[in-house]
Amino acid sequence: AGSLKARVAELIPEKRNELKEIKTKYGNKSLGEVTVDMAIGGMRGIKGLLWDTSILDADEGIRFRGYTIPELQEKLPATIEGGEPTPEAILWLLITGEVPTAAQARSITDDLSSRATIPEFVEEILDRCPRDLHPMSQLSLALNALQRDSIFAKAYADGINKANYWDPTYEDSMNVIAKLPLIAAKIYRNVYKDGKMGAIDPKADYSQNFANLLGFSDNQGFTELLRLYLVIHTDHEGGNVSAHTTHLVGSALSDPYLSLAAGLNGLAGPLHGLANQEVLRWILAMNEKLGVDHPTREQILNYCKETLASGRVIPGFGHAVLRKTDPRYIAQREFALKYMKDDHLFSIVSNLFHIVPEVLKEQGKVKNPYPNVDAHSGVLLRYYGFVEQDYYTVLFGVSRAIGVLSQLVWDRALGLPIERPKSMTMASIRQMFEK
Ligand code: AMX
Repeated sequence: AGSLKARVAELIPEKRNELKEIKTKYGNKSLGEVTVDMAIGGMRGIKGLLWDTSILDADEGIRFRGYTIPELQEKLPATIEGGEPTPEAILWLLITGEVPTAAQARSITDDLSSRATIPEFVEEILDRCPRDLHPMSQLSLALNALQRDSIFAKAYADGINKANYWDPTYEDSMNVIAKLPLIAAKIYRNVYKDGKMGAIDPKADYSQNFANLLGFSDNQGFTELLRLYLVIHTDHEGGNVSAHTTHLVGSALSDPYLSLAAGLNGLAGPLHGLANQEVLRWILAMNEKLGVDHPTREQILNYCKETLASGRVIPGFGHAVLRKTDPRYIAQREFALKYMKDDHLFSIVSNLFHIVPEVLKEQGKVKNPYPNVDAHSGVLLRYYGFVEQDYYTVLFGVSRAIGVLSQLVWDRALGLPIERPKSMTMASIRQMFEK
């Protein structure tokens, strides 16, 4: 009673009615025109998905269930006085649309730690992975293996009624979110350390547990950063590759393990989540090339121009929807100003914040020259000694799970159908317009 699941059960009839009403009232209204350019250009700008947990405004950035990041920092319960909100709190918010009390957020912490175990065979699979198998591939592998225990898959095989799909989807989703720190930390410990890992501490919050498992138990700054990181990366409306993929695969009634694994395979692409690792690598390569720790404005400018001239993108800049600086970037910048303002890599990130947009504007084709979330995260992690760049996208994946699985619960609760847009051939496009 008073649990998140009970609250979801209460909200379902309301939400089902709301959807029905929207369909009745507006079902045949147009959301906009679809041009040939849109079909060819990655469906950019097509309003063709229902996604309730967050929405992105081109200028203002993301709102999670109506709240901006600064609003979340003010309203959501934190673990330490005046500290960052917790992923548990945003999970409650994303699923219910309601700001949780501290007790409700705590109930999520307890629920997640009670679910946090992984079967031995999954650990063994990870132990057998070669160290040079990318951490994201290992994460995906482990999720697919954990799928053996999917409650949804079993319920479906046993003939569950459609009306109840949401229940095992919820159970699987909470289990996945609970188990992710264990899997993620196991990967980290195997690839970069001695493979040994601590245990879940039921008194600690989700981020503290994750930090402990990674081997950062005494590093309070890192844990606080992890809370911020895990909150801001959760969700970025429905059309980005990881969210859309999770939703698409889930629409075939593939269970949450399979759906999320698919989404995370998309997150592992360099134009999406992998930019997380690329930014720091690119900055360090600049320093190495120049043989300095404090490159001048001129040197940074030239390095950016060289990157562009060699036909590569400047990682961490640009966005398909955003047209201003990403508020997730700003939140991280503020964190840096508070805790590491004299760090030399932070000062490079600050310089890039001013220099890169000039270079990209001058080049003239980029629609958004400003930094996105990935332009900042690497230097923050590195500051606390978390230096293994190739691993960074795994942290992104742990966070992204919280957003996309919250929506997946609603996909099943609302009975959203299998996704199946229409495709065109070049010939069929010609035929339409060349009669
Ligand atoms: N550096 C150089 N060129 C860039 C650029 C950048 N940071 N961002 C966009 N461009 C180029 C595009 O490659 C494209 O070139 P083309 O016409 O020769 O193909 C042109 O500018 C127009 O692209 P756009 O409409 O502005 O961007 P998009 O919607 O097609 O792509 C994105 C968006 C994020 C993939 C792109 O900005 C990019 O590649 N950025 C760098 C990688 C990155 O930071 N990704 C992370 C995004 C956030 C996330 O998902 N985690």
